[in-house]
Order: sequence, then C-alpha cells, then structure tokens
Amino acid sequence: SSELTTAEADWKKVNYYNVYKDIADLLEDEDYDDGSYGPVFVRLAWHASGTYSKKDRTGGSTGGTIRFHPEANYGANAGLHVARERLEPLKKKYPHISYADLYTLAGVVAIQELGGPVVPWRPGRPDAITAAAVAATPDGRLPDAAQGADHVRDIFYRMGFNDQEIVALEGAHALGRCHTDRSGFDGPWNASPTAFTNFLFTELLDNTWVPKKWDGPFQYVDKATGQFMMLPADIAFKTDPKFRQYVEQYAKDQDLFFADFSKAFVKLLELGVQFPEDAPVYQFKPLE
Ligand code: CCH
Repeated sequence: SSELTTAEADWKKVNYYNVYKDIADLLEDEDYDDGSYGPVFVRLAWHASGTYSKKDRTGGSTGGTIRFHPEANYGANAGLHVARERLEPLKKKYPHISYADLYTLAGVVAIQELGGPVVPWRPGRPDAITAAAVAATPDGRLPDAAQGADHVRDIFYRMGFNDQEIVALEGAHALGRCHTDRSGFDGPWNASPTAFTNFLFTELLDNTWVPKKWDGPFQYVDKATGQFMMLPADIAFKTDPKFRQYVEQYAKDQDLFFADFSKAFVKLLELGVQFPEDAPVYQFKPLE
C-alpha cells in the first residue's frame, strides 16, 4: 500500500554487490559470541519474515516493520537490536536500500559466507517510514520454543509451508546459540555454530537428549557432554514421525538439505512481498 513507501529507499539506485561485500565484512568479530554476527543476522531475516499469514496476507519482511515498536519489543525478538545496530552503518552508507531489503539480504550473506548454499535474493521491498504507518502484526506469530510439533505446524502452515520445508528451515539451528538474556534458553546446538551444516539433524539423531538440570526454562542437553542443546520445539522434529523422515534424509544427505533449505529460505524471505516487476533475482557468489 502507499503507506509502505519511503522518501529514501529506491531499490534501483543500490549496488547490491557492494552491499553484499560490506555485510560480509561485518560478520566477523572475535569479541562477539562465537566470533560471528552471521547467526543473529539469519535470525533477524527470519523473524522479519516469519510474521506472515497467508489467511489475511499480513506480515512478512515488507515494510521493515521489525525495527519499530511494538514488533521490535515482542518477546520473540529479544536481542535482535544487536543485529539491527550492527547493520545500521550500511543504511547510512547506502541510504537508498530499504531496511526490509537490508535485513533480508543480511540473512542471505550470512548463510552463504558461513558455508551454506547460494540463496537467490531479490530487492525492492518497500519500507514503512514511521512506526505510525505500520499496521503491526499481533504478537505471537513466531514459534514458541517451549511447545511441540502441533504448535510448530500451526505457525508454519499459517505462513504456507509444508512439513518438508519446515524441517529444512529448522536446519538453520546448526548456526548460533541460545542466550539466557534473550530467549532464556542456553547454549549452542553443536560444536561449530559459525558454520552452516546439516549438523542439527545429525546431532538430533546421534545423541541422547536429556532434560537440562537448572533453574532456567525446560530444555535439553546432550547426555554425553552436556555442552550442546535442543529446544523442546527442536526435539519435536525427532519425535514426530512425519518430521523425522526428513530429518533422517537431511542427516544423510547434506546436498539435499542445502538445496531444500535454499528454496525454503527464498520463499520465507519473499512471503507477502510484492516485488517491482523489473526487480532482478541476484545469485551472489560467496566471497570465500
Ligand atoms: Fe530459531 N531460535 N527457532 N530459527 N534461530 C533461536 C535462535 C536461532 C526457534 C526458537 C529459537 C528457526 C526456527 C525456530 C535461528 C534461525 C531459525 C532461539 C534462541 C530460539 C529460542 C534465541 C536467543 O536466545 O538468542 C523456534 C521455536 C523455531 C521453530 O519452531 C528458523 C526457521 C530459522 C531460520 C531459517 C538462528 C540462526 C538462531 C541463532 C541466533 C544467534 O544469535 O545465535
């Protein structure tokens, strides 16, 4: 709609190859988490997009609404200001890029530069310019990690995904970690949280997952070392037979996982977006 335009954003005036390179340069920082902002960039791109509902066609990355109250302050989005602040200098450097494009592109750059598949990406998402112009999507559209398969299906079916796509997307939990001061949960899913791999699936199947003994929210740790974690929602992918068949396929076949993840992630980042007809699809080459 016409509210979702900005005086500044003009997608045709941006050199996205340069933005890609500059985002890539922001990934590494030995003082942050496991040494990379990549995981939190992927989470930002996903939370910006995952509010979509196919029923009323509201939500999604369009508008860049995740930067405004109330969406920015929804519990599910705790900690994502870290990613937005890291990217802010690029909005200054490239004033014509929309926040909606910048946040989604950051997810693509992170996936690719951390060793994942090429993810085709299109520019042209308009921004909402003021919080007042935003018809905020209600809280509760993103998944609750404390729940199981039924809830996960409710959330992702609302976006228009099927079981196979849901499992593929969940594979992003090979990256990064949980933070007690963000979600309340704690720890990484595996030993290489800054590499995009199929390890979510191999770890799910290869380990025995036991309840973590602590005062925090209910979650699992691997029985052997206690170093790695699974959310209750992650464990649902092992226990639900329909999800599990894809977990087994992706654990065996990283190429299949990469191909399916790329397709599902493209779909996620484009939910509810009406692109300009002449917006090209970029397939950026990984820099490394
Ligand atoms: Fe996720 N995720 N996610 N997730 N997520 C968390 C962290 C990451 C759920 C819950 C959580 C996806 C699906 C789900 C990432 C990508 C994706 C955290 C910890 C919780 C809780 C946040 C914190 O404390 O920092 C649940 C529930 C679901 C589905 O049911 C999907 C889909 C994607 C992307 C395709 C990434 C990456 C992280 C790591 C972030 C970081 O900062 O390291």
